[in-house]
Amino acid sequence: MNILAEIVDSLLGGQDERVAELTRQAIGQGLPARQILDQGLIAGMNRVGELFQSHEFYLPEVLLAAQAMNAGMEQLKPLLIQEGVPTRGKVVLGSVEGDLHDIGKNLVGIMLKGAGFEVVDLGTDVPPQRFVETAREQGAPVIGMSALLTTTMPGMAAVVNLIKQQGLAGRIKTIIGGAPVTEKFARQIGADAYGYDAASAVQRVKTLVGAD
Ligand code: B1M
Repeated sequence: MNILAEIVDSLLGGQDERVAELTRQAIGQGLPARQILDQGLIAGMNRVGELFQSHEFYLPEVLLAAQAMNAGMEQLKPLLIQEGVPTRGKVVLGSVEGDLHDIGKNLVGIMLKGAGFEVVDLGTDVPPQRFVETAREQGAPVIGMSALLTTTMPGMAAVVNLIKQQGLAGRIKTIIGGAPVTEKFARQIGADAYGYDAASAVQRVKTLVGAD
């Protein structure tokens, strides 16, 4: 079994220390961080999602797998973040109200930092007002929102509407993403951008702040 398949396997088994160790080994073998992420850790989490959907996995297994994913991501973080890149501006980031999923959001944060953005991470379950107030207080030109549940997606529209109501449209731009979110939904609610994955989120944010 190759090392990426081993990472997937250990992640499915919720073995956080093993996933960290295998990730370090993969880095040591010279595999690019992006490949370890996409074909190891993210591939593993996608499989977890399938098993959860088919009722072969339950919440405890999903939670353990998520912890293992985080353990692997910790190893990759230094490679994804290049130190010393000059700041391109602030991004307020969070998972929307009612949503406790944060792995994808954290990945977007890591990649944004790696691209030189300062990230104000509000964590999970963030109410609309908090996104907008923080962006105002911090002078952040971009709010990034993540949602993994179809039921929490309306929270994204609430933020976009709040920005409009407060006359901040154009001054504070929004980017949304997460597994159930689509480009079409972004257009429907009037968000300024949609990110399919963490890399495309970085590209879109660069465009939003005119730094591409
Ligand atoms: Co949850 N969960 N979960 N869960 N969970 C999903 C999302 C689900 C699809 C599983 C399934 O049924 N197949 C399903 C949602 C169904 C739906 O709404 N249509 C689901 C459910 C139902 C639930 C609960 C309701 C279960 C329950 O309690 N009965 C519950 C809800 C809790 C809540 O939020 N209120 C719940 C709980 C949990 C755990 C806590 C156990 C755990 C989360 C742990 C954590 O995040 N710390 C968890 C997990 C791990 C998952 C799955 C298995 C994996 C999610 C993940 O981390 N993927 C997930 C199944 C799946 O998505 N396949 C599932 C890896 C991550 C790297 O990908 O987050 O998509 P992702 O991020 C990507 C892109 O989407 C994008 O970039 C990232 C990197 O490429 N992206 C952005 C993300 N945010 C972005 C923001 C951007 C741009 C791009 O701009 C700002």
